[in-house]
Amino acid sequence: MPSEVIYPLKGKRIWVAGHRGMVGSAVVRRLASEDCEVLIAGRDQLDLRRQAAVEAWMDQARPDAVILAAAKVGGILANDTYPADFLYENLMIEANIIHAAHRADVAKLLFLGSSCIYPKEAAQPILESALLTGPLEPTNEWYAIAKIAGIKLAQAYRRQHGRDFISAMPTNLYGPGDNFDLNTSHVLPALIRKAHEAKIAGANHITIWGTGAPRREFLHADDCADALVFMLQRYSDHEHVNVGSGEDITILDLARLVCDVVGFEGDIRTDPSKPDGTMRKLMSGERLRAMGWVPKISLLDGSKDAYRDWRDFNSTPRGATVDR
Ligand code: GFB
Repeated sequence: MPSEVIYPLKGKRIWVAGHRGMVGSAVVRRLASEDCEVLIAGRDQLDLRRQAAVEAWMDQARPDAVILAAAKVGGILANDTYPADFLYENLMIEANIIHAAHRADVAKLLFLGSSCIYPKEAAQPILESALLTGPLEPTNEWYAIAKIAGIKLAQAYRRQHGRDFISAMPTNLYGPGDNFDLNTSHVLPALIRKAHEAKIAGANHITIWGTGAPRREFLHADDCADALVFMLQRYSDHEHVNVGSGEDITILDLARLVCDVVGFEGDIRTDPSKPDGTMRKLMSGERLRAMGWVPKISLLDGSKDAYRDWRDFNSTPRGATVDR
């Protein structure tokens, strides 16, 4: 039995910050089946890095609740190459939105972090209590520090001002609307693109970064959105909550799975000159599971869905714009 609903969404005005991103757009799709009003603000309309603009928008829009899915995100190389962007932009976005939500008397706010907040050598599966118990993975410590600050901000407003601000820590996500740029993307969309382009070109191999030995836990964005809406309705406490699938896979096995989905039969080569990052970050999903939430989309089905999205993206007529 799922935990009881303590924050019903019926009739609520909910601002999804970051609605054009992969997670934000999945949350908007998920909220369409709830009897609530979804508020969005386009990038041309509101720069989330500007405090005055965020406060003005919040004062005018007056949401009842906020899902803070806006963030500067990227894969291992992007994180490692642009540390200032990842730290600065994420700090500004979350500080502006969380403080403005407090000023505007927002009743409920859900902040999204990431599994990279945990120490590099955390015991697996990683419990929520592992936060701040050891050094971070260096390739993404800038992003991780920003996300840890976001968790702490939500906790601080809860403690000092009694705000019902909560945090969710999703694992590595993938799905429709993902970034397929090979320099800045995460691994799953990168592998889809590499396998697809190799198949079309009749190439005999693809090359994956690192050794292929690291393990990652993947969750489809629609499952993540479902978990976030579940938490918004049913969770109210100080500690952040992990959101994952409960299973991990080596990058080499992931590459094999993606090649099967795409129908590429060539070899998979590794490039150890590229970073592996952390060797494993499987989170414990026990807490959310105990509240009654379980994921529904398998990695195989989800990868097929992500491959469809890449083909749609690729077949978009010239001149049309697609926001990633
Ligand atoms: O998805 P990814 O970039 O992010 O990489 P992280 C996961 C693993 O896949 C790493 C390997 O071991 C990569 O070396 N990999 C293999 C590849 N081939 C590729 C490829 O073509 N592209 C990419 N991108 N990876 C990110 C963090 O870490 O995870 C963020 O940097 C965030 O801060 C996010 O937390 C969820 O899992 O290593």
